[in-house]
Amino acid sequence: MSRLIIATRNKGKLSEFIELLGKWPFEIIDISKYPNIKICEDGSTFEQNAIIKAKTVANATGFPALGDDSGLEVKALNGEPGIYSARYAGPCATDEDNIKKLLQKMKNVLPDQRQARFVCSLALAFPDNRVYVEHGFLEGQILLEARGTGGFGYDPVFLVPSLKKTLAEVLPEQKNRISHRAMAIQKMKAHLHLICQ
Ligand code: ITT
Repeated sequence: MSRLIIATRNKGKLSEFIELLGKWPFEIIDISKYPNIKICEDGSTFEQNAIIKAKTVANATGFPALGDDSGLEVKALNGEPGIYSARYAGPCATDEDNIKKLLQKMKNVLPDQRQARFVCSLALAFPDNRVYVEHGFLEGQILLEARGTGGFGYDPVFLVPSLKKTLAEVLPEQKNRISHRAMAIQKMKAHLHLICQ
């Protein structure tokens, strides 16, 4: 069977990809099987970083690889934390540290000015250097405090207005119907069949 390597070390992203890609006729391989691969994520956009992740892993393994670079853009913070979402509160920051920093920076932002969006750039790279890139977005608002225990990253403070719930309060399958990652995968379906050829 054909293989796709998921070029992420983020467990939250990985479990979402396993759900989102489950029905495709290729084997999904976790990059933890390749502990020696070093990815130098030094791009200046989500797209550049997604391509770096996918190309590095496709070249190192000889299999197609999917890279995800994603994050939160907050309007009142001029797009912060953006590509620095994972390390917003420092290089070893936990999700809780990042949320704490975000809420602190937004403590004086009024309720009607707390718009934010999640962005996901996906790159599908092949060992022969073909690369396909797609993007997905999810609009929402940043709450004053965390709510819910599901998901990962900034999910507990990200309110989806149409659901009146945070992404940490919905079931994984519900997040996977609306998320920025789900939207990007939806578009990537136009290219995923190439993995099986
Ligand atoms: P990899 O590079 O190994 O994929 P990473 O966590 O470092 O893992 P990114 O550089 O793309 O990945 O940073 C993404 C960060 O953006 C992630 O750590 C979360 O803080 C946030 N994020 C992305 N998607 C999210 C989601 O669906 N829900 C909540 N937070 C998310």
